[in-house]
Amino acid sequence: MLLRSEPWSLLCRGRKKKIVTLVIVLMFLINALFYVALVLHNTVKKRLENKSRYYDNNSYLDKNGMKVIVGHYIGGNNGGPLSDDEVNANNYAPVAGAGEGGRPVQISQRELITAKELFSLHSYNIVVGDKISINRSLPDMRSESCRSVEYDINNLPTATVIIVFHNEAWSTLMRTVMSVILRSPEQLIKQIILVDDASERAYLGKELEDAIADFPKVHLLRNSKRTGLVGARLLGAKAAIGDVLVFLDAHCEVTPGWLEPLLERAGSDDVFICPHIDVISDDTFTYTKSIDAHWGAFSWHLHFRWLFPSKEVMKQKEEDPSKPYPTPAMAGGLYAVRKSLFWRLGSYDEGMVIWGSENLELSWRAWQCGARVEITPCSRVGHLFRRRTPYKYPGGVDHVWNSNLARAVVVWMNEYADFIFKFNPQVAAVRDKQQVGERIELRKNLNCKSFKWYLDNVWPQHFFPSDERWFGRIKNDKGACLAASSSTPGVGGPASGVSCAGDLQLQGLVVFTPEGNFMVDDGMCLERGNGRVVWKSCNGNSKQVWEQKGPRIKSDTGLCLTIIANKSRDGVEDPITLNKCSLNRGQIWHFERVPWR
Ligand code: LR7
Ligand code: MN
Repeated sequence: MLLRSEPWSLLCRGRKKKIVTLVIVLMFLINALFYVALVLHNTVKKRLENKSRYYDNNSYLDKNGMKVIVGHYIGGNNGGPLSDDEVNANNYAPVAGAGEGGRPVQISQRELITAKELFSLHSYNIVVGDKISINRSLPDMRSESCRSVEYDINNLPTATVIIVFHNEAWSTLMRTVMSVILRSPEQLIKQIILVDDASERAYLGKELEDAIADFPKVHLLRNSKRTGLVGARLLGAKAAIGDVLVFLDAHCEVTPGWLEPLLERAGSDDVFICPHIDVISDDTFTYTKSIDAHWGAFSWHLHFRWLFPSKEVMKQKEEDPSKPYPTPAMAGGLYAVRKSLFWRLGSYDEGMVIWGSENLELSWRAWQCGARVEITPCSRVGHLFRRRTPYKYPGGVDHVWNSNLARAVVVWMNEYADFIFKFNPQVAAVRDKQQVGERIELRKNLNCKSFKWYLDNVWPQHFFPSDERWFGRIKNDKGACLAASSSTPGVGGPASGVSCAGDLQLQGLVVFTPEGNFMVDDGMCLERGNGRVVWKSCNGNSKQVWEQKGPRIKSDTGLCLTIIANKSRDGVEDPITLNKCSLNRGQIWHFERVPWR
């Protein structure tokens, strides 16, 4: 009562002016608050949109900064309806300051339209790329501990940098070259060899030759016909006079101090050494650091993945963040290797055409034949990640991908080849067409170890089945199965009952290890969560340990894995939880073994 009458009594006392001011101030404050809330909402929304964009099949960082997918491309439209003039034009026109320091470049609404039209040419925003100087600055991306490492430049081996390209944008390619020139000690660079893999763009002709004419160490070789990146890299490697071959994709930017750690490690002659790969945005060309804790591996379908490294590697990284660490596989495009080791170990499989799988072949060959693959965190190189591949695949992208993969599988995977062929009939279909006699001979001559040895010793955290691991379908008595929910492949999330899969549908099958882990593709393990059971990156934690007790599955807390059938009687799409063990049919699980080879 008193409260309500207060303003009026104030008014009555003739303080009208004060009240009006108060109201105006209040209204202003409310407006301001509203505005801030709106801006916040928009930024968060934008962020979320941006994030979800990167969860697609060719993404780099997931929400844990991990499980990163590169590689399985769907093919571009090669310029689509663009005119010949547009396709062949070099529109490089640097704007002072644009993109300096690796910062994002914004463009106007009008330019955005052009950018969208031209996007399919390269699968990146070329309007932005053309605004950034080919000499743009980048900050020192190294950690403190890396900056304090000293190298004896006079005793490091020398480098031949090899950059292969097919229809790359002029500015992006030149920025790769210039970043090497600007940020490498002169005496360490013997040559920079550009290999043109039969590009068709006019600006990659004389215009490119003119651009490099002033740099005596930069050479341009041309592939007479399109072979793909393996053939092009081999052409470059044959012309190399440096001690170490350093391969880069044609849309990279190296940062200060990148070369020395690569050369120092490559000097030892038993290692393929990769830089830490950062991300250049395909939209704004922003240079972003990528997460420190990663190594390279691959999925059940042999798609390359960045995954969380082993505990031992994490421990080593903590103790000495500047030390190179092993990786089961390399991404493929960026690495250094002593020339002698490159040739001794069989360079590349020349039967691999255009794009794909040569990185796995190389990684397996290295490890199985007595060398190593490592990442040095002190060398930081940005790579422009594309979500689509912009070029043509003679014979079709599937054929190229499957053939290359089949070659690597036949030669290196032993009994695991049966696993791959069984679950990838498209790869199996081209298996017998591959002439791989020479590569098998090479494997024999080099006395290489088995794929099982590789998995057991280089990547014991792998999630493939094995003779020691149970593999198959786990079916609840109510009808649904325990498998990764299709909405969250590789990202994790709450576990639900799924429709049971056939014997040939990998996504419905599960590995059960002697250690008690239920594993699915991409290194996801079943984990006891808060209330709900979830799929999460395997980490060796006791929350991920399960015991098969008769027809029941018990967690480390003694509770039973249960399907709560709400939505459907069989429990499909219904939550999987932990409950007190009982006679509930939702706690009865049938293990149906499926042969994997
Ligand atoms: O027919 C071709 N001829 C070529 O010369 C096709 C491609 N190329 C060139 C191309 O211009 C580029 O410079 O080869 C290079 C690699 O091709 P991208 O950039 O299309 O490949 P990518 O970056 O999408 O894919 C990765 O996997 C490939 C598998 O074949 C290669 O190993 C790439 O080098 C590799 N890239 C990286 O490892 C960079 C970091 C990616 C990550 C993570
Ligand atoms: Mn690339």
